[in-house]
Amino acid sequence: AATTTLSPLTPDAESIASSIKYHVEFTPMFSPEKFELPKAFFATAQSVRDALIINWNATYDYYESLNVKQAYYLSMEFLQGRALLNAIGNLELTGPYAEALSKLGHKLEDVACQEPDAALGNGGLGRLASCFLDSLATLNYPAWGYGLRYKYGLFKQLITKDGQEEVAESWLEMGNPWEIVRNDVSYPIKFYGKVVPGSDGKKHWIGGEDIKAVAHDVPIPGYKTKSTINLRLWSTKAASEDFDLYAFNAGKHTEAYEALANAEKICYILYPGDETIEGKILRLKQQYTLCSASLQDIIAQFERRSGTSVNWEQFPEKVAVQMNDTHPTLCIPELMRILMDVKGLSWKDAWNITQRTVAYTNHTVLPEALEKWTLDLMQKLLPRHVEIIEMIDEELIQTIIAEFGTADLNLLEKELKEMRILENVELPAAYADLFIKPKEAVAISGEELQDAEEDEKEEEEEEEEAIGKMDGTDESHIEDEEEQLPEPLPEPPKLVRMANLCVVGGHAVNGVAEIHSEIVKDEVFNSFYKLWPEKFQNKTNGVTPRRWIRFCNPNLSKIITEWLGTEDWVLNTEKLAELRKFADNEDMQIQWSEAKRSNKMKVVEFLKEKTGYSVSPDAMFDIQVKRIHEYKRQLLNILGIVYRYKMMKEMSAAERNAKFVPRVCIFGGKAFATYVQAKRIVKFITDVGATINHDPDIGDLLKVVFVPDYNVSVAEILIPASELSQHISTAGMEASGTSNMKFAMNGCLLIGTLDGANVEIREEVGADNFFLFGAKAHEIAGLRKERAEGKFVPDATFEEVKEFVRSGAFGPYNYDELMGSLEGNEGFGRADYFLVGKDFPSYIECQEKVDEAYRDQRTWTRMSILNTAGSHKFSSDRTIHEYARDIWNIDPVPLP
Ligand code: DL6
Repeated sequence: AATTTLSPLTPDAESIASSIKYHVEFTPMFSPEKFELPKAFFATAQSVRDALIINWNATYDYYESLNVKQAYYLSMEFLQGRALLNAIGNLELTGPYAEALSKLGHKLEDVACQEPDAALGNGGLGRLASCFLDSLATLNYPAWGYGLRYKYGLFKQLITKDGQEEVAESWLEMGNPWEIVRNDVSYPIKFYGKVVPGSDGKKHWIGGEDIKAVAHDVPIPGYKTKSTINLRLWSTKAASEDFDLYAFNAGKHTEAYEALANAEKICYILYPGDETIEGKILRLKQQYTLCSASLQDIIAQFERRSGTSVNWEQFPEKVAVQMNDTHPTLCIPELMRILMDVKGLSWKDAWNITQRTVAYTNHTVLPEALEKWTLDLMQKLLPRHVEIIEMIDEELIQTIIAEFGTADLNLLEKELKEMRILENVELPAAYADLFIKPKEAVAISGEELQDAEEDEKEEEEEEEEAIGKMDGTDESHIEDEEEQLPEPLPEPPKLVRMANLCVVGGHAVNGVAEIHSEIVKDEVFNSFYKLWPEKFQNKTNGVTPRRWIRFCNPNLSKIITEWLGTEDWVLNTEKLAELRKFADNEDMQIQWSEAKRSNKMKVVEFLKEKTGYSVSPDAMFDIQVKRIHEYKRQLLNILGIVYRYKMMKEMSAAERNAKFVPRVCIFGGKAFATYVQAKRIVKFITDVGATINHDPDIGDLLKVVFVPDYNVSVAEILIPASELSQHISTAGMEASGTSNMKFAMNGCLLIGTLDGANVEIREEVGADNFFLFGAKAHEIAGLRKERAEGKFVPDATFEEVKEFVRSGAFGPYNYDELMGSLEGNEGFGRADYFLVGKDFPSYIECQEKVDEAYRDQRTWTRMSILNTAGSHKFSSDRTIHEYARDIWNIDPVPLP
């Protein structure tokens, strides 16, 4: 085998092939005789990694030498998906790699399919982080991502006759060719222990459990640039090689490596179930590990780059830390701790630096998702951080009192209750007196006070007497009396509100779509907004056009490039707007629909392989793929399908063929393992599919398919083939959504509510090219109230549809609890909290308009082109430019 390694400057198929052969020869886990697909993938990935490392080192050295301000994106989730095609696409080496592999007897696509998805995230939030990394590198911004290297990614979803089953996703089983293990970069992490004042005047956190975090670097290449940034993922290990040799030799094998296992399990899985106290501790340990290791690393970099003149005042001029939701909130007390207890800064200086450094993105308005930790648990695990948080809370109390004054104590009490970081924790003694209301204070004086004390004493004596009377008399009577005493109310738990800490500790707070950012200001953090309006911003999400059009949809990309006369649109998506002028061009339309059809053919094959169902490529491909959640309303979609099916069954063949457009309704998405209602929805969809797909009356007129194990790679196949996609959350509940952007980019029409980024997408693509239905965000509270007051009149069709489900039309499973959740049925619940029944009629009506529009394929194609053209705003490049300009204050630094 040739031993030439690949230089990015000689991107010819010949040298690539020899680089791949070199790696085949020297990859110990495969035998050199055969060149099967798994081996081909690893060798190819390693040859690409060689090229990346050259650029990655150059980028690192350049930033280091210039000592530029850098942004650090801290996220518990990065949903990277596969890396191979993305990396060679960004390096513009797809052609040469395809040729090289074909010389070696393989097709590039087959090799690429060998790669497991890096699923270190749950959904939108993690995928957004990954899109941001691509944009940061592409736009030459000095930035790094920091996350955790989970041994098992998001679970693999199996669909069985019982619905969803979860299996561990061991994505690292064969090793990860993209990462560089940095045993030379590790930091100590401490849990538990206690805080003692030192003779040096600093607080010392001593004792407890010590582990270390070890860096794993993943190079992230930009598109058409040498800039290759770093995603640094931490794994956890025992601090000193904590293996207990004595215990082992004494036959206590498990105990011998207990410390090792305890440390390693922190990074075992993404989002450990937190129903148990153990699960909660693990999750908090994960969050702290991410914050502490990343900050120690950032500070080490700052000190190294500062050379001999470390000026802490300069820290926020060199470092911007973005907290992706509240998961990395501990950055705030951790930065304070390091600055004060390790670097010796005063509280005032440390607080000033911390606030100028960190910023917070909110990704949800769901109250249950705004993280709160019990003070008790945090105090045990992170005693020094709780001291710091208490201090921040106290300063916040002072600020609130100064702002709202003491004239209106009810108002002040309300604001304190809403804004304090600590919940259900008494005010510090200095402020508690404030709430002895002046009137009472006057009333309770002198004689009256004496009277009140006497009354109280009398009451106590009476009580004692009563108990005394019962003593020694009738015992059953005592029991009766005791039973009648009201149960004392349990003390509400003392909590730390992470979102409030983020808003207080950060200099910027942003929502992720215009409507969401308004809700953040007007509802979620309204009191804070009144106090610090200048902190609040909007940064509408975006997705990378490289992965989400250029690489996943080569058919469409080719047409776009041909008609625009340039491939610039991949970097400057504004150019897509120019497609508008060709929307009516027949030649363009023919090419456009041919591309869609060819993508649909791929999905036909894919569905057959994954689910066994055969679907017709002539039918409309109607897709809803996202996490399964009641607010996302997969239930509305499937009940709409049930309605359609029921109507079909009530018609003659001729009638149904005339009325309905053939559809393949595709669902995909994972339900959180302990979210029972979401799992019922999965089961329901698969049951409906099993009935309809086998009904000979229906044939190709309607198919319902649940694609198992939805992930980034599955999205890359489905989205280019989509014609209609559903974004139908209850208005005001979806912060933004990002798949809506990917679908629109790929010429898919959207049916949706005025929620999240749908609002802006509709503005951009034009109201005529978006199927809108449903209640508006500002109406929701009123509608829920109306419902609670029993004033809601259910839609007759909706009632019939639920009845049809209950009749057993879709098998023997008892759907009472699912249907019950849509009613004011006490036993099950939430009285249709997500307003499925309310929006059902307008949804059905809108779906009829969809059918009508689809019948006219020329108009549909025109609308499809206008969707791609109008999607230009939703590139993550635009979003990243806005973060860089408005929050991080960093500039692009292209490599020379
Ligand atoms: O901002 C990314 C993404 C939004 O597009 C979704 O609308 C939103 O639901 C999601 N939020 C979360 C919240 N997780 N937590 N915490 O995933 O963020």
